[in-house]
Amino acid sequence: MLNLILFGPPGAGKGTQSKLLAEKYNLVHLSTGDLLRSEISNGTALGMEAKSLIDAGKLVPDSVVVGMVQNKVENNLGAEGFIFDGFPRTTEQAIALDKILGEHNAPISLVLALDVDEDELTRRMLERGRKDDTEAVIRDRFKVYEKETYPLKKYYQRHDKFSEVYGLGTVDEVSERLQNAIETVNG
Ligand code: B4P
Repeated sequence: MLNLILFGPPGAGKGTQSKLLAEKYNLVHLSTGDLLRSEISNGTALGMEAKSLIDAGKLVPDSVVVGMVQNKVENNLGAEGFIFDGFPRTTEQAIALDKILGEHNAPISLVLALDVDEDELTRRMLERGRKDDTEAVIRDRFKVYEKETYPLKKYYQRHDKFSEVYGLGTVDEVSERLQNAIETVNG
């Protein structure tokens, strides 16, 4: 199985690049952001809980996202692999993911970290214009990223399966860099 994590700050292009990689390598694209937005648009109880947190730039509780990921993995065990987009975002989520994948003997193949500076991230998100893309919310999301998510880099760097990829340039240029990094581990 080819199991990839796409890691990076808010607005780095994780969703954009995950779609392309999922298509190229025939992977199940598992975006916790998309799953949460779909719960919101379906008006579920989970969606109602998630909405106020997302709109404020905060993270949704670990137990909620871990449950969603576990369901999605277990419903797709025959897949050629997964691309985890925007997950894990906390150390607790990373530990839970190791446990879920360990139970199915399907470890992480590679963590790809998109490197984009804060000015460009802000520019991209303001242009994207989602409800959680106002300047004040973006600032809060950066703070949450620094505190909760950035430390995960160390968690994955220890395992020698971590590749930092320069995230500026066109979507195709970034995709090519990501594919080159994947080919080095995937033959
Ligand atoms: P996500 O949905 O994961 O979104 P994101 O980090 O904002 O964006 P992403 O990096 O995917 O960027 P995109 O491709 O859109 O998270 C949203 C919220 O959900 C979180 O704040 C949190 O509240 C919640 N959540 C999600 N997962 C969670 C978890 N695991 N635990 C707890 N809470 C969770 O790209 C951004 C823009 O840039 C787009 O407009 C795109 O078109 C553009 N772009 C992309 N590549 C470009 C390029 N090369 N050049 C120019 N523009 C580019």
